[in-house]
Amino acid sequence: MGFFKKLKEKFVVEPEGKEENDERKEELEVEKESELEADDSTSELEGETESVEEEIPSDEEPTLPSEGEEEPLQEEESIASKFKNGLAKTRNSFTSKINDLVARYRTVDEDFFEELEEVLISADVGVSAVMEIIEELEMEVKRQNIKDTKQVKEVISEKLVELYYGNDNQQNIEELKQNPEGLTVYLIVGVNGVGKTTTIGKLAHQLQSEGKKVTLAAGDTFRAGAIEQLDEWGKRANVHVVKHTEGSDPAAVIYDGIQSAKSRKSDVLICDTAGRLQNKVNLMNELSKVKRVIEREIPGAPHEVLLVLDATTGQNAMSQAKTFSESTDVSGIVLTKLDGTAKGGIVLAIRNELEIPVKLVGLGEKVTDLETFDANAFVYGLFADMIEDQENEEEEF
Ligand SMILES: Nc1nc2c(ncn2[C@@H]2O[C@H](COP(=O)(O)OP(=O)(O)OP(=O)(O)O)[C@@H](O)[C@H]2O)c(=O)[nH]1
Ligand SMILES: [Mg+2]
Repeated sequence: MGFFKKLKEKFVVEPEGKEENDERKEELEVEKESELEADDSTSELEGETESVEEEIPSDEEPTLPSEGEEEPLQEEESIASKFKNGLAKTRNSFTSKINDLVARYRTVDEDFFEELEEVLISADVGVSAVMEIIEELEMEVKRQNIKDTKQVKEVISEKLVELYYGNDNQQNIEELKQNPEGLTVYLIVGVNGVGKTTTIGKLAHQLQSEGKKVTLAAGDTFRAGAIEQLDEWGKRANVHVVKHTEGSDPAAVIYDGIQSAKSRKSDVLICDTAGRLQNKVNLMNELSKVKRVIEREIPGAPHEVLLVLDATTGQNAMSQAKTFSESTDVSGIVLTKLDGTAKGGIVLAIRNELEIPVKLVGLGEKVTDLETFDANAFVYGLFADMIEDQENEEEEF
C-alpha cells in the first residue's frame, strides 16, 4: 500500500464529496440510533419491566458500535486536523514548492534531487538531515525504478517519517514519563519568550482533563509579571499555583511546590523557570540548583526536563538546545509556535542533530493547541493537500 494511502487511512475519516458526506451523515445517524437502542436494551436488562416490552426478539439485539474502533478514530481525526491546521503555513509553502518542482521536472534526475534538496533546506529541515533524506530517496527511486516525479512525493513523505524514527523502527509517539509511585515532576526550561508559561498552562489543562491532579510552581521570580502570568493560567486550567514574591529564591519556590503538591496529593507538579537572568551563566546555575532540589526531594525526579524551543527562530533554536543540554539533562523538547512558521521542517533537524526527542508541539495559542508529537501526523499535516489530490487523480482514471 502507498504511504499516502496509509496516512489517509490512519488520519482521514471525513470524506470530501457531498454525496459521500450525506452517506456518512446517514451512517452516523444509524450509529446514533443503534447506540440509543443499545442503551434501551441495557436499561431493559437492568429494569424490572422486561416482560412488558417484548417487541424486540432477543436474537435481533441491536449491535453495539464496537468501542475499540469508534473512539480512537475520532481522536485520530482531531489530531490530524490539529496538525493540518497548525502546519498550514509550512504546508502551503512546501506543497507549492514541491508541486512546482514536479511540474518542471517530469522525470527524476540529478537536477531534480538538487532542487529538492533546496526545498527541504528552505523548510529548515537541516543540512545533515536533508543529505540523509536525499540519499535514501535516490536509493528508493532506483529500487522501485521510479521515473515519474509525481510518484516521488509519496516516497518523500515516507522517508521523512523513517528519518524521524530512525532505524529502530520504533514508531511509537513519545509520551511524557510518569512516576508510577507518586508525584511526577516536570521542569520546564528555555530562553525568554519561547512559550514556557503558555506550554505549562496548556499541559496543565491537558493533564487535568485526563483526570490528573496538577500543581504549578512559579519558579520565574525574575521577570516582572511572570508570577501573575502563571497564576492566570492556573486559574484558567483550574489548578493550584505555588508562588512567592518577585525576586525571591526560585529553588525555595520549587521546594515549596513539591511539599504542597505532596500534601495536596497531586499527581503532577509542573515547574516554571526564568528565561532570562542577569546573564546566561547565572541562569544555568539557577536551573542546576532548582534541579538539585527536585532530585533531592523526590528520587528519580524530575521525570522530564522539557526544553521549550520556538520553531520560528530556526537555527537559533538549535544553538539554544546545545547550551541547555550542557548544563541540564534535557530529556525532551517542546517545539512551540509551529503554526507561526513556514519552516516546520525544524522538527526533523532537531531530531537528527540533537538526538533529543520532540515530545510536544505547540500548534497555536489556544489552551488546547498542544499535542504529543507524532511524526506520522506531522507528515500528514505537511502532505495533506497532496494526499487528497492524489485521491482525486486516482478517481479520474
Ligand atoms: N502561535 C503560537 N503562539 C504561542 C505558542 N506558544 C506560545 N505562544 C506565544 O508566545 C508568547 C510567549 O509565551 P510565554 O509562555 O509567555 O513565553 P515564556 O517562555 O514563558 O517567556 P518568559 O516568561 O518571558 O521567559 C505568548 O504570546 C504566547 O501566546 C504556540 O504554540 N503558537
Ligand atoms: Mg514565562
